[in-house]
This record gives sequence, C-alpha cells and structure tokens, in this order.
Amino acid sequence: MDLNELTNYVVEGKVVQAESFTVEALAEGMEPSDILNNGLIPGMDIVGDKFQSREYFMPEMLVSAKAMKQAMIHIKPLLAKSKEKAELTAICGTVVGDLHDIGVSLVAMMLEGAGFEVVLLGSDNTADEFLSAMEKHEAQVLCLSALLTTTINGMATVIDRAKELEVRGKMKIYVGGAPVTDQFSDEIGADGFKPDAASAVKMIKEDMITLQKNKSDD
Ligand code: B1M
Repeated sequence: MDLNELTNYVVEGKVVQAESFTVEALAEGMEPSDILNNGLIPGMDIVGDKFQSREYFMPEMLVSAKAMKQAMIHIKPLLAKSKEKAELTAICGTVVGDLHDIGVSLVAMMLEGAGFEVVLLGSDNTADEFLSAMEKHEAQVLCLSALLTTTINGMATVIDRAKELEVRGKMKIYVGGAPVTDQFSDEIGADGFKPDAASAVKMIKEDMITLQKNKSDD
C-alpha cells in the first residue's frame, strides 16, 4: 500500500478513508511506526504549510486533525503494547492556552509502550493543574508540550511554580513541540528536549534508568 495515499487523506481531511486505509495497512502487516511517520505525520506537515500560505484555514486544519486522530485510534494499542509492569508514572499535556494535543498524545502512547503508567491531561493545562496531577498520581516524570510561540512560556511558568512549591527536585520535567529548542529548554531549566516523540521517550527512559541505578548505588 502506498503511504502517500494516506498522507493525502489527512491533507484532504478524509476521515473515513484515513481510518480504513490505516486498518487495512495494519492488517497487511505494515509497521504502525511506518504508518505514523511516513503516512500520517507528513500529512499534518503539509496541512501546516497550507495554513501558513493561507490556502487552508481553521476548519480545514480541524478536519485533518480529526482524520489523523481517527487513524491513531488503531495505532495506539500497538505502539503502547508493553509487557513490563509500570513502575514509573508520567503526566503529559499541553500548556495553558494551547489546544494542540496530537503530538503530546503520541508522546503518551510511546511512553506507555516503554512501560510507563501515563496520565494524559490533553490540552490547555495550567501550572497548578500539571502539578496537582503530579502529586495525585505520585508521578516522577512531567512532559510538557507547546505548539505555539505564544504559549511556550507556559512551560517556564510550570517549572517556576514547581520551584515555588518546593517540588521541583521531586520530578523530571521534559519539554517538546515545534517551537521548542535545546536552548529554550536550558534557559527555562527543563531536564531535556527532543524534537520528536520517539527520541524524547528514549531520552526519558535512559534518564530514568540512570536515576534508578544511582539510587541503588547509594
Ligand atoms: Co495549529 N498551528 N493553530 N491547529 N496547527 C500550527 C502549530 C502552526 C505551525 C501552523 C502554521 O502556521 N504553519 C501554527 C503555529 C505558528 C507558531 O506559533 N509558530 C498554528 C497556529 C497559528 C494555530 C492557531 C493560532 C490558528 C488560528 O487560530 N489562527 C490556532 C491556535 C489554537 C490554540 O491552540 N489556542 C491553531 C489551531 C489548530 C487546530 C485546533 C485547528 C489544530 C489542532 C487540533 C488538535 O491538536 N487537536 C491545529 C493543527 C492540526 C496544526 C498543525 C497543522 C498540525 C499540528 C500537529 O498535530 N502535528 C500545525 C502545523 C504543523 O505542526 N506542521 C499547526 C502533528 C504532530 C504529531 O506533531 O505536534 O509537532 P507535533 O508533535 C511532535 C513533536 O513536536 C514532538 O513529538 C511529536 C511527534 O513526533 N512533541 C513532543 C510534541 N510535544 C511534545 C512533548 C514532549 C516531547 C516531544 O514532551 C517531552
């Protein structure tokens, strides 16, 4: 099956076709990560370009997002398959004022796949919402996402609030999303940044292993 076809379904916001293509591709044995990285995500990139060039507006972006999400319903259980018993909990969400939740949902799925217990808060979360979820679920990892240059400072607010409440040392805070950079991550005092979900999860997993090893050496 040609993944360009799936990319086009996302671009054109063809929800039913995007879903049935994905179901069929999985049934034919195509790798879920292949469908995601070479079919669905390129579609959203094209949608972003069309929005920027004013060929697309909000309604078009919304139907494309719906097509991607509908396809992701079938990919999620496969990406999140894990035999390990979760020992670590992560809270994931987008910062306040930001309604983009597709990228952070992917991070959540992949963390589940890596053996984490994950609580996905979705979009538009205040610092206090993130930090009370961390406390409630006794989580060790916080993943913050932002897609807008106007909302990324919400990440700094979360980190500052964690310091104010004297809980910063109890958690690792990772950041991601298109406008985020390594430099920004360092400036706001986050524990790490990666540009995509797979490398972010790899980094988080490695950090957790190091942390646990250091604890057992003490
Ligand atoms: Co919006 N939007 N949008 N949008 N939207 C962008 C982000 C934009 C780049 C489009 C463009 O102009 N080219 C632009 C931002 C410009 C900027 O600030 N620099 C933009 C704009 C301007 C807006 C509005 C302001 C439009 C308006 O109202 N005039 C508005 C804002 C609303 C708000 O949030 N308050 C808006 C609205 C929307 C919709 C609601 C219609 C819809 C979102 C639906 C939803 O998410 N439920 C939408 C969409 C779909 C997009 C694009 C087209 C696609 C985003 C997406 O889902 N990508 C986007 C253009 C683009 O990204 N190319 C665009 C696929 C997803 C898998 O990628 O989210 O980057 P991404 O996640 C990646 C990595 O970034 C990383 O891993 C993921 C997978 O590899 N990652 C993390 C993400 N979070 C992470 C957290 C981590 C680690 C890694 O934690 C550790």
